Amino acid sequence: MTFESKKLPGDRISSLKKILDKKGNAIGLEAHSGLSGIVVEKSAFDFVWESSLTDSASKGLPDASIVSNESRLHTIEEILNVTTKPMIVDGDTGGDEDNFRFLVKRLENQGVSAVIVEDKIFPKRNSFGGTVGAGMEDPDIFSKKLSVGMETKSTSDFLIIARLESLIAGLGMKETMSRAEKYIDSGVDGIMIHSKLKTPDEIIEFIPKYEQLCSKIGRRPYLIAVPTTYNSISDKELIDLGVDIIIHANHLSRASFQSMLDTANLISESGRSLESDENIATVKELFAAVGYDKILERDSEKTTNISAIIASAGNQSDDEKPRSLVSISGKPLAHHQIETLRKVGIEDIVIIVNDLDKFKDIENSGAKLIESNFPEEKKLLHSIMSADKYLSEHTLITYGDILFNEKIVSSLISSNEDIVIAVDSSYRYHKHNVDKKLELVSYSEKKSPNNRRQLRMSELYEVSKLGKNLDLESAEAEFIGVAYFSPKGIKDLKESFSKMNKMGTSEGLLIDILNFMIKEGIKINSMEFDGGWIELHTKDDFKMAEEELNLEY
Ligand code: SPV
Ligand code: MG
Repeated sequence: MTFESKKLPGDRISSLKKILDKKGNAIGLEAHSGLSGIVVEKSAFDFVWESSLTDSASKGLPDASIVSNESRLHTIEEILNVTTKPMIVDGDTGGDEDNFRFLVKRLENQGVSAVIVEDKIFPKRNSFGGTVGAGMEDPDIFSKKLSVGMETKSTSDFLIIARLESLIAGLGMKETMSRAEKYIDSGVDGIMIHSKLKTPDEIIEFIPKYEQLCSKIGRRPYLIAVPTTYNSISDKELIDLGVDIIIHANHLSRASFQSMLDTANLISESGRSLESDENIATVKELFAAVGYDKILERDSEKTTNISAIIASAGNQSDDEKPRSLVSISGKPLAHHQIETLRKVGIEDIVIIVNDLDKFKDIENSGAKLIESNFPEEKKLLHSIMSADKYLSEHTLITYGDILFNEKIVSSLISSNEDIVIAVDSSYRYHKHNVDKKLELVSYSEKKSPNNRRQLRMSELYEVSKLGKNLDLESAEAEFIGVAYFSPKGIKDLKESFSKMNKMGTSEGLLIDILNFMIKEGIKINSMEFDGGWIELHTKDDFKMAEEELNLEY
């Protein structure tokens, strides 16, 4: 299970009792962290034991009332957050009556099913090192605390269990039975008998006496055992003897501590970590255990797959080399375009060329090459549309003879419109340099003169017309040669193309089909950019691009 596990606190509290009612017993394993809780959750054990020894040890601290209740509650929360099984909490001494009231309430609110408190005085010592008679609580004071806990709890589904430490403290069986009677009389739901002998002898001796005592009192609380030292006896044997709840109290901590030591030694001795691989979980297994793979799965469902078409079939440079292959700062133009597209996460890139052989080197970049040969006047549009099967999802179409930055691409693909073309309105200010016919754009609504001075990156304007023969003064901007189409935009593009063909039109530019689409009532938006791109036609253009790139790096 992971953080995605669903279990409301109320349902979890009652789940221990339900297991006991159904199966007659419950067997649990220790956890001291979210990750170890996940291990218990995956195992066949019925519940999680949240141990004071291992919670302290996991923090590098001794089990001697040093780790505070607040810290323990934090670990408990961490485990509950990633598990669904019931949890029994080791409540140590429970503190004084008020501390115990507080603890019972907090644990119930968290959805813990039971707390075990031991008849020792604060600050306690761990049962396997240091519990002596002097550390034992007066049984009457302890019984009073137990009844306070029983009065405090809000539901009978939450169990309060009294833990007998008298055998460990060397007070003998008689004192143990006397204490057991007082604790049962205080109304507790369970009695835990603890022993630190290597053999189960004390437990085997205690159980029939306990049954006898319960018959005398007329009420038999659950009986709990923790077979850590006397672990030659099996769970089944303990259950057959009369134990209801068995706790394997510290084994995951001991296992992980040993494994950490071994791995640390192995890596330092080997001078590398390869040798340790076979003894440790893979990162992938760890990812899966904590639910990270679910996050990745959802991420990939959310990611929009965008492909790019680079139209390079018609571009010849001055020296008859396709412009896409002309080098800028040591790399062909096509490589620069591919790099920019990859920077914004576009991996599926198709380049339409008129001679596959010339482009062989570009193939190493991972882009797909498609050869297309149409007469000059149809080349651009028809070659783009010949990549039909790549025009399905979100698609970016770009001319092959421009260099553009990733800001232009990322702004276009993150717009929520179906068709957006990138335009530059600064052409007016350098139009005296222009020696070729620009692809100009007019808007449906004229921008106010003030607006010209406040260009914003993501401002969209509806396009009314595109053309090489638009009046330079009345046009608003220049088409850069990069356009984004959503799946709906692509559908409109394809339908418009087939309509155009049926009509037998001879037009073959991208701006021609955009104009056709506008006439068909399809909305084309323009997004204005102020620079960030260069068109590469002449040797001078390439030289200028090289200079600009050098400035950038
Ligand atoms: C614990 O696990 O913290 C316990 C059980 O209290 S024992 O260590 O056996 O005392
Ligand atoms: Mg403990």
